[in-house]
Amino acid sequence: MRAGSSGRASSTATDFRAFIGALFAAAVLFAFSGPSDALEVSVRDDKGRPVKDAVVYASAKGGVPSAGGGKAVIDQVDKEFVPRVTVVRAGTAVHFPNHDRIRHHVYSFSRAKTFEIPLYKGKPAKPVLFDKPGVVVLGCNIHDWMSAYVLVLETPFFAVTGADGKARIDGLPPGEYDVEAWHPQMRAAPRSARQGVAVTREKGGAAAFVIQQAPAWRAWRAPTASGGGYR
Ligand SMILES: [Cu+2]
Repeated sequence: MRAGSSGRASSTATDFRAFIGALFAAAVLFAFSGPSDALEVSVRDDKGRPVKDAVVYASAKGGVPSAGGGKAVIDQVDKEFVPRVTVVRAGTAVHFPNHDRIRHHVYSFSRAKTFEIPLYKGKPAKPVLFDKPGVVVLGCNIHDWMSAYVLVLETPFFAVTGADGKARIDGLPPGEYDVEAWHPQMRAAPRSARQGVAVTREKGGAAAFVIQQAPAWRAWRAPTASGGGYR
């Protein structure tokens, strides 16, 4: 009787493993053979190195731009903005929490959004609305080296490249798109930074960019172990 019940238990376990195995196989099959709505984009510099933190985005040809709502967060940690590159749709409210124990003074003089949040700690009462497309350069009045970028777009289809220079934009309806790449250190937009790409249900789409980067300029950062004062 004991033997019987343990036999039944182990056959149930085997069934369960077989079931999980079949489920996994089905998931893999679906992932590789299902309809694709993704655009795979790679960004490299003129020496062939992958470019991290490039924004890639796709706009439907002849599509009508629309503003979206939504929220985004740009944190301040250890006297740096995190992340350094953010991409949002026009109409997005961006929160600027300060997780440092000292005060920061966030500002931008950019045409797409001019604002400042005077010296503060913690979470400001209100987010900042980014309502116009364009590049917004952020700084801190106290810490000159602190800088970050927000690219405000009309299209909802965008992604930021990782360390491998690759990004994947999901959820694109099949059709013709203008695909563009942008990076804070990109030299004046070369032709290669905009490409026409067809996205199909069978294959999705792909684009590859080569961009020229100017050397990154950063203000000197004061030593961290100051123990007091603003810096
Ligand atoms: Cu600061």
